[in-house]
Amino acid sequence: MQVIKYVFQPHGDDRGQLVALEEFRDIPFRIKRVYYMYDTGAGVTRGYHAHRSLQQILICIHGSCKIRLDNGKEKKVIPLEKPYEGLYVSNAMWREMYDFSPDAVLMVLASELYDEKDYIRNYDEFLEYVKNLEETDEKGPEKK
Ligand code: T46
Repeated sequence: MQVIKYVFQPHGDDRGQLVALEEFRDIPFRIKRVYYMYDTGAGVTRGYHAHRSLQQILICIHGSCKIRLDNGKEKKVIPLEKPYEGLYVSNAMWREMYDFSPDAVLMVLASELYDEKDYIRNYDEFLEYVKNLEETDEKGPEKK
């Protein structure tokens, strides 16, 4: 499983650091939504779902946390601990966010507006969804 982590360019000077993110230049999609989570309790795990279409970039802009990605075949844990690093999370990818430091702020840039219908919240349903995607890919486009 390929993990795509972006390292953004900090514009540092003697005043400190600044990171600017532009759609299609630094972020590979049109940014339709930004949200962030903070004050995540100790021992809490969030997520436990995948998306049908949504693509996202996760940036822990303060503190640290870990992201577990699962494509239905393989799982990987990616620590996020730098405000200039962004983890790309594609559609059809189960995600869990955990091990938040008390000061963690996890910001997410999203390719779509919020839509509950895009969520797959049942793990067995996710595995079935991924299997069907693979079968469709193997068959190729349907001939008429
Ligand atoms: C994801 C991970 C990384 C909204 O009203 N609008 C929004 O844009 C979002 C993201 C959430 N909400 C509401 C829905 C729930 O009542 O905020 C509440 C918490 O959302 P949720 O339980 O989905 O949060 P997480 O941390 O489990 O997942 C979120 C995103 O929902 C999800 O897309 O990939 O962060």
